[in-house]
Amino acid sequence: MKMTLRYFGPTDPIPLQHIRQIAGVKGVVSTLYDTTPGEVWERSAIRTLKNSIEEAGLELSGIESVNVHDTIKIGCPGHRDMYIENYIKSLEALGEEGVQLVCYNFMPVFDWTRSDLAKMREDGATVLSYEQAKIDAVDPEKLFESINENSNGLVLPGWEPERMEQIKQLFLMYQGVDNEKLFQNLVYFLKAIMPVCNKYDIKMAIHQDDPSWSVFGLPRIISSGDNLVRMLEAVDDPHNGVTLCTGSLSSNPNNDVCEIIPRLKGRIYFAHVRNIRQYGNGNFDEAAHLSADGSLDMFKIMKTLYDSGFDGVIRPDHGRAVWGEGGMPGYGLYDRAMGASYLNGIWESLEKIFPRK
Ligand code: DNO
Repeated sequence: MKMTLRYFGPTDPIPLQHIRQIAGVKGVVSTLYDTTPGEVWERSAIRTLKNSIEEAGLELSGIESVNVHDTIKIGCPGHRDMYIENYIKSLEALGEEGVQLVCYNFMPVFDWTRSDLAKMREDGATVLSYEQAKIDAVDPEKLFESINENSNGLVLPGWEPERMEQIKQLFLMYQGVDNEKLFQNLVYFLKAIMPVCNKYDIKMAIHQDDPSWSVFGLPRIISSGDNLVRMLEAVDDPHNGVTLCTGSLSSNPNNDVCEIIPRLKGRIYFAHVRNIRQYGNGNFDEAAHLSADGSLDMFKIMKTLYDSGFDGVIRPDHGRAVWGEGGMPGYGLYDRAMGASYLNGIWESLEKIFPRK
């Protein structure tokens, strides 16, 4: 298992040197922040990112994310093949630079969705939160605006302001794309990229939909154990794998992460491990990583991962904003550092109590 943190590139308010000081964190996952989805990645840009991380004594453990252009998700004839070609070229560049883990998602229009980026808790910390009634009441374009206005001046991953312009048009383009069509478009995409992944031994790791249900009437297909298994079986190649996101999956209390892990055929290559407080009826708050702070049994989740033979890249996920830290909602240093240490502690106990043969 390799413990990492997410790093937002040269403009990240958290310097790599601080990340390095978290004992047990070996690397970071990052991306090229000055590219837009669909653009071909240059080897030189990847190398620059990699070098800057290595100079700080860390490694680039994977890419989060190489985003998939919406025409691929929609299945626009002609356009999607061109964007798939571009994606393959980016994977080639990554492979040439020795990167072998790529996280991506297949959520239409929006990446993760929340109704509040700084909900005040009883302990004075703030967290990201989701309230279904608030989402139902909001115009998607306004949500885009409010996320950007409330992100402390930082660009949140998946909510790049330049995408705001396209929102209305994208909604129109998704008309007629139901879950089944979206799934077939994912399969088409995966089949096309498997040869380059095989050539460079790149593991593709799909992130779950967050939350695990349809928002704004858009289709969602990576939201349960059954559809993860279906996706793995549809393209039965070891390079077609999963980013297990405990928080996203558990947004739906019917998803039992510990029941799902053993069903994923050993193809979890990346894990985002965080806790949430489930309130039922579609509402949840994010929480500290500690089991006692939320609804999830983090020890059981880590043990199930351990027992499944997991040996991939892992990271703590969104943290609370604590000790007066501003910065990017969910991605401050302090609570993620506490999360990494806590998860490392659980893992050390597992290794000592249940040594692997
Ligand atoms: C949110 C993240 C997501 C994730 C993408 C993967 O904080 O977990 O933005 O990186 O969905 O493509």
